[in-house]
Order: sequence, then structure tokens, then C-alpha cells
Amino acid sequence: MEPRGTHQRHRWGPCGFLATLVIAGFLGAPDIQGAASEKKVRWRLVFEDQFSGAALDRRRWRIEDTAPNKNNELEYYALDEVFVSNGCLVLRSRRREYGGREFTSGLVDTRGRVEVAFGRFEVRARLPGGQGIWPAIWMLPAGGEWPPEIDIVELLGDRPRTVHMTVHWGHWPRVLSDGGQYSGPDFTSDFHVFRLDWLPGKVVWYVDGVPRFESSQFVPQRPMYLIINTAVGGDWPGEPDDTTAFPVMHLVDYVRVYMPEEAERSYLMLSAANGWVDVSPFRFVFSKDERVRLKAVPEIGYRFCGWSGDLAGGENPATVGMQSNRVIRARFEKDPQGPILLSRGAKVRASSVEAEGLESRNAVDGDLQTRWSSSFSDRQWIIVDLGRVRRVSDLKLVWERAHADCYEILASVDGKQWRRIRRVVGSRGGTERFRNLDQRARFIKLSCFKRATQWGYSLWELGIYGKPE
Ligand SMILES: [Ca+2]
Repeated sequence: MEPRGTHQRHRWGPCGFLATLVIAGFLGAPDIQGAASEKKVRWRLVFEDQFSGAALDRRRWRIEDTAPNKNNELEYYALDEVFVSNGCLVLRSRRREYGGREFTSGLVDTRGRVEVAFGRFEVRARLPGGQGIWPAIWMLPAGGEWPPEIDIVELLGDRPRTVHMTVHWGHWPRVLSDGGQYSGPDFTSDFHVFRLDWLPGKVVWYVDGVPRFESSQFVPQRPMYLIINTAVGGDWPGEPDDTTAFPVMHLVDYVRVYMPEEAERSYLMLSAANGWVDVSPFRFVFSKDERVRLKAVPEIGYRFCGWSGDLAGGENPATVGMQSNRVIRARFEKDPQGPILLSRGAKVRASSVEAEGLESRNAVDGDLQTRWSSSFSDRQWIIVDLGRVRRVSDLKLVWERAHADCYEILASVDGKQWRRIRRVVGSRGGTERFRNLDQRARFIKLSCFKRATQWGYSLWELGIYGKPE
């Protein structure tokens, strides 16, 4: 756990994210403030998919397979609603009972594959229409946190001539937005090109080559991945009705991602899975004479196995000269000697449960879509019983937005005598890891004292790791 407010180390990676990035995002690094002159930028194509193959290239795209719990949406994102046909990516939405939902639909993203800080994103698509249909082409941070978010285009199916373009930022629950809309042709009857130029200081949205909105109020400065989906129902569009003509098709002709190239500065683009990279100084834009230090940090149970892209070898940390743009991937592999997850399916009890479906066992089921939530008061606890005394080496907390501000972690061999192994004050939630604990324990207790939100305490997962025995 990093102490609150430290700015010495900064992390980036799909699995780990330090909250100080939010501060960096708010203030902006002073040396990269100010909009770049677009004339000075040359755009280099770094990713393209024309969907000309027989099937979707799974090395480039991840397909969602879940019932999302947001915005009161009604769809299940099913694998079979995503396919390639006639040179297009197709996301199909249907009225179909599946996975506890009334509708199925499609979502693809480039998470863990293409994660870019700054760039040009161009998507040619025919958006789907109809009451209750909500297509979106948008971006989220590779670190898994929210906000920020950039919405390249969103449309409500019952208003097919109006597209929405938005950037969200802030810190939950105080989320701020800057957005615009453009009304033009029927975007559901033909293909149109939606483009986003994202540079330090300014984000500009284009529709069919014409700038339609721009924002410099908040410009994200961290790698983000691209998402294309069609939501069905939910708070914003409302439910489909008899006029909605299922099946509904969201067609994407191509996706192109460009990286900016400039005379005076260089861009750093990082990607990683099963670990992350500490970047120092923490920025993604550098002058040509600067050097950056990269430290690969593996997720619990993984080990670093080398760099690829514009950095070779396995030196860690490594130093890179930024005389030109760098695209670098940190590679991690499962550590056969590493700790294993001991807590999955363990016995667990808690001081309270907010409601049915939010029971304490959800915190140890190994599923990041199920969670425990307490009632809405400050003093709460959850205890995991590993069944017998184990050597506990690592602990990982994956908080929902309702997290603890102040809490302790305690260990016990008998469930009666407890010893405190960590105390955290001023937690920012998200994912918190505690390493090298070296504890003999059968019971691990999380004792919460102060809530960070008006709600209770909620954990997607409480992972306890140790040596196999
Ligand atoms: Ca869970």
C-alpha cells in the first residue's frame, strides 16, 4: 500500500493503478500543458482493422461475455453476438433470454492489446437505431479505474440524427463532464466516420471529417483502450418497446489508431498484462533529450519476463531515451514458484450484508462481477477462514466504489487472538495489494472503521495468497 499523497512512484498498467495518477491528471504536468499545434503533428498509423478476415482477430480484440451491472442496462454481452461479415465487424442485439437478461448484445474492446495515451482514433460505422438502443464507441483507462472516460460517439436509437461526444473526469462520486452534440444525417441509415484527435491540452471530435466538438477542460494523460458496444435499455435510453425492430445491427467498417509524431517531443506508449509499469518521471510526453525510467511490477503470482517493442531484453528497471516515440510492452508470465490464491471458496462471514445477492461469500468466489456489501454504517468487518493454518504472503483487495477510508487487516491462527498486520488511513479504494506479509494464519479479518462514501463497504474480491502446501 502506498501512503496517501506520495508522488515519488507512479504506476501504470491494466492490473495496477495508483490513485496519485488522478492528481497528476487533475493538475497536468506543467511541461506538457497547452494544446499542440495540429499542423506540427504527423500521424503514424499504429493499429488498423478492416475486418476483412473470416473471423474477428482475437489478438486485437477482446469480446465481452457478461451481464454488466451498470446504468440499469438490460443486455447480456454474449460472445455469439459479435462476428465479422462482409468486411464489417457486426455487433448484433436481440431479444433473447440469456444469462438472466432479456436481451443479448455485443461488446468488443482492445484492453490489454491496444492501450494508447494520446492519438487519433478513427472508426467508420453504421450505428444501430430504435427505442432503447444505445450504441457507443468510447475509451476507458487501461488501469481499470473510472473516471476518466472519453466517448468518441454515443447515440440514442430513438433520436438517430444526433450524436453525443463527451469527456468525463473527476473522482468518484464527484464526476464532471464536458460534452457536445451534433445533429446531422440519420446515423443509423448509412456509414459515417467518427474521429477523435487526442493531444496534450485538447481533445477534438470529428464527424465525417468536420470538427464538431472540442474540449480542453480536462485532457486524460494515461493510456486508454477502445470499446465498441451496443447497450440495450438502461437509465439513459429507456427500455425498448414494440417499435424497436430486433435484431439490431451495429456495423463497423474499420478502426484505425494513429500515434502523433512531432518535431519537439516524443510519446511513450506502454502496455502490459498481469502486471504494470512504474513510470518515472510520470508522463507520456517527453522532450527529445529526456530519459524515462521504467520498472515492471508483476501482479501477485506472476513474474516479469522481459520487454518487447522498442525496448529489448529483461533489464528491470530499465532506462529509455525518448529521442523518438516509444511503443513498449512489459511481458509477465505465471511464476511456478509464486503464491497461489488460498481464499477462493473459503468460509467467510461479515458483520452485515446490505441486501440479498451481496453476501460475504461473493468476496472470495474469485469472480470480479460479484461483491459483498455491508450495511451503511462505519464499524464493519469481514473474516475469511482458510480452513487450516497457512503461510500467507500476499493480500489483494478489490474495492467497489463504496470503499473504506480507514481499516485494519488482522491475522489469527485460532479466530480468538488477533494480531494487526496492516493499518490503512486515507485509502483511495480501487485495487490495493499488500505483499511479503509472511504470516501464519488460518483467519484473516478486515476491520473497517471509516467509510469513504455515504454507502457501506463493498469488495468485489478479497484475495488471500500464499505458498501451496
Ligand atoms: Ca467476487
